[in-house]
Formats: sequence, structure tokens, C-alpha cells
Amino acid sequence: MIKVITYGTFDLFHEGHYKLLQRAKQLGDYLIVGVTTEEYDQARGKLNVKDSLLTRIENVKKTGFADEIIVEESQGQKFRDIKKYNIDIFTVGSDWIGSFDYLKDYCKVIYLDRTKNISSTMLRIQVEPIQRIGIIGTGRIANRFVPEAALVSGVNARGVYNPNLKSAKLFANKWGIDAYEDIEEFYQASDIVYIASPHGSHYSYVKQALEHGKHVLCEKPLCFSKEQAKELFRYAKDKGLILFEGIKTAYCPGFAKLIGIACSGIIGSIRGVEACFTKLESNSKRELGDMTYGGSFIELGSYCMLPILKLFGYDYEEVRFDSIKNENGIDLYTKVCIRYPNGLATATCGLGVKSEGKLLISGTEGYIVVEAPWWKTSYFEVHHENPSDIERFSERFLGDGLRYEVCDLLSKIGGDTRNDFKLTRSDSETMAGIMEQFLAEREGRRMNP
Ligand code: C2G
Repeated sequence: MIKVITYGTFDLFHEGHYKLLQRAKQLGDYLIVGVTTEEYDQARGKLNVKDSLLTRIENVKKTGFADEIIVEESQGQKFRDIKKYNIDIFTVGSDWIGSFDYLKDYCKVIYLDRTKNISSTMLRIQVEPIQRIGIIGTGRIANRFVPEAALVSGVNARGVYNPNLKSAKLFANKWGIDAYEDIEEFYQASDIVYIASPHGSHYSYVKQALEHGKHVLCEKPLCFSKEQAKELFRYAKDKGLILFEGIKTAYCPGFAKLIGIACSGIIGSIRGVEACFTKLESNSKRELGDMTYGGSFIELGSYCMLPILKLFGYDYEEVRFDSIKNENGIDLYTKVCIRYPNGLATATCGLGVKSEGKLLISGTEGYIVVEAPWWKTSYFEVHHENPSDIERFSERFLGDGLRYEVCDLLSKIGGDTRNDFKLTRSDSETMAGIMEQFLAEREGRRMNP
């Protein structure tokens, strides 16, 4: 009996998939089809798969060509499957020519001609038309955003607005998009608005973009008052629009895995979370120069509060802030202590003080440590009382990581709620509330030292 194996995502099942499976079956007597998991697809950079694993398996089954269906979870599995199932032929479409030649030592490798003019990507665009992204702001983060968004099929950065037209034009020329002088025209040409303007302007731009009927992705911090955050989310919901706060860590696969594992009981009950993020900046930079919204906590606090809120929730008993400030009263180094009924958390942020950027989660039966850059979560260790008992976990973090939030936003616009847990409305509202308290205390102390 000749055994054949092939693999694929088989998203939005189409004629190309059908013909591939048909020909794969004709190569032998028994066909095994490996269908990829969402996690594996994410890890290999396929970010916008629409159908669930079960639907994709069901569609493969319906063809009647597969004698057996298995799930493909990771790189390296193909080699193991070939051994395990005693495979004679590995086959895949011609878009992969050369990529699987390394399997030739173990079985025959056949690349079948790909069916022309049909692909899941083309179908995704038909199902959901391309979303045009308009960008407000032209700073460093906006420059990182454009190439990341280009990697997500289904969106297209089209235009940029900056009240300083010269900056908008420079940015537009660099990225081959349109610069707008008139903000009304800018909104007309956008379906999603990405806000990467100075922090103090976020609230008013988010509101304005929502009023124009646009979905919004706003860089962190969304705003500086719990009430304002609530108002923005309420407004978005009433109008059927999606509002996302862009804290990239929240959307990356490694962080979701970390939170899932931490909550699984692997270290017992969680009692401590210590998150530290420092980045040295000169006094002349916006991060320290902005007299109202500058400083280490406003700049970096969203990252550090994220694991705390994810693991301990919103019902804290007390928040205390301690800072070292520059001559303008802007904090160079801030420690925030958050007390919960059953846990203690600290968020440490520095722009003028450098420290070890670590995330440490302590529990009644062990601890989890994520070394810097934990905010681009890709590797973490679980430790127990016995120092040699260490479990290691890893996940890929691709590029600058902004692609993950764009991808989730796009899915959400398409009605997919599977990723809603990653950064909730309550997360953003609570963060805005803590920043509000921080700013009130900083301002109060500045006025009454
Ligand atoms: N295919 C095809 N013709 C098309 C589109 C796809 O013959 N017009 C083939 C692909 O070459 C592949 C199979 O259909 O052999 C499944 O395609 P995808 O769902 O796009 O999966 P892919 O990313 O190619 O996964 O481990 C996964 C495999 O390496 C391949």
C-alpha cells in the first residue's frame, strides 16, 4: 500500500485545495491530510485565517479524498509524521517548490502544480473588501506601523494626516501613500483610523474618528481618564464601530500563551506580579519634554499594568505611586504598587533610570520569569521549589509585533470575537483610571510640593 501525506491550512476551502487533494489521493492508496492549527499558522506568519480548525477539517473531510486527517501543530512535525505513519510520498503545491527537499531522505517528495487564479487570500478580499487605513501622526511608531500593516492581507495604509502638512508630505512620500491637508477628506478616504499622534491628542482624535463612522486603533495610552475611556467605548459600541487600544504586547501570541499558562495553576495561586520596563531617553525627547503627558509612567506604564490587570483583575484595594522627577516635575523613574486582597503588584517604569526589564509572576507553588524584552513575549520559564525543575516555553514574535493588533482588529471588524479576551474594554478603562490618579497626584504635588 502506498501511503501519501499532504498538509495545509485549507482556509476558505476552494477549488485549488480540492484539486490538490484529488491529485494527492491519486498518487497512492491511502491519503493522510495534516490541517494546521491556528497557533502554528500564527507562528509561521499566516495571521488572518478565517475558518476555525474544526471547519477546515470538516471541509477536507467533505471532499472524500482523505483517509485520515491529522492536526499539524508545529514545525518539524512533518518529519516525525513521515516516520510515524510510514509514509511513501510527501506532496504539496508547487508554491512550495524546494522548501521540502530536506524530506527526500525519508520519502519521495512531489510538488503538484498549483491551481492558477484562486487562493484563500483572493477569497478573503472578496468576502471582506480591503480596509483602508488612515494614519494620524507621523512619528517613530507610525513609521514602524506602515511596514507591519503591509504584512496583513485585507488592509492597506492609504493616507496620512498631520496638522503639520510638511511632516505629512514627507511621511507620505516615504511610504507611497497620500497626505491630506483637510481632515474631512482624510476621513472620507479611510475605513480604519490609526492614531499615533502625541498622547494628549488621542482622546479628541478617537472621538472625532468615531464620529466620522470609522473603526479606530489608537496607540497607548488611549486617554487619561476612566470616564473618557468609558465614553469612547460606549460611543463606539453604540455606533457599531470597533475601538482598539494599541498595546502590542496584548495581541502577541507569546503573551496570550504566558497568561494562559500562569492562570492554569502551574505555579499555584498567583500572589505577586512585578513588571519592569525602562528605556533611557534624553530630556529633549517628547517622552520627557511633554510637560503634561511626558514621563516614565505615562510612556511605559501601559505595558507594565497589562500583566497585572490580566492576572489580578480590576478590584484592587490601593494604588500608590513613587517617583524620582526631573527639574520640571516629570518622572524619570516611577514605581507603582497595587495592592489586591490576595496579591501585590508593582509596575516599575524608567526613562532616566535603567533597570533590568523583567516580568516576574510569583505563586504559592512556583514562579514564572520572563526576561527582557518580556513586552515582546517569546520565551519564559516556570520554576518550582526544586531549582532544577524548570519548564521552558517559547513562541515566535515577528518583527515589531504591530501586525498582531492589526490582524486582530481586522478579524474583529469581520465579526470574529475569538480574540476579544486579549485586551478588553475593562483593561483599557482601568489603565486610564490609574493614569488619571497618577497625573492628579503628580500635578497636585507639583503645585503643593
Ligand atoms: N494550493 C493549490 N492551488 C491553489 C492554492 C493552494 O494547489 N490555488 C495547495 C497548496 O499548494 C497546498 C494546499 O493547497 O499544497 C493547501 O494550501 P494552503 O491552505 O494555502 O496551505 P499552505 O500554507 O500551503 O500549507 O504545513 C503547511 C503546509 O506546508 C502547506
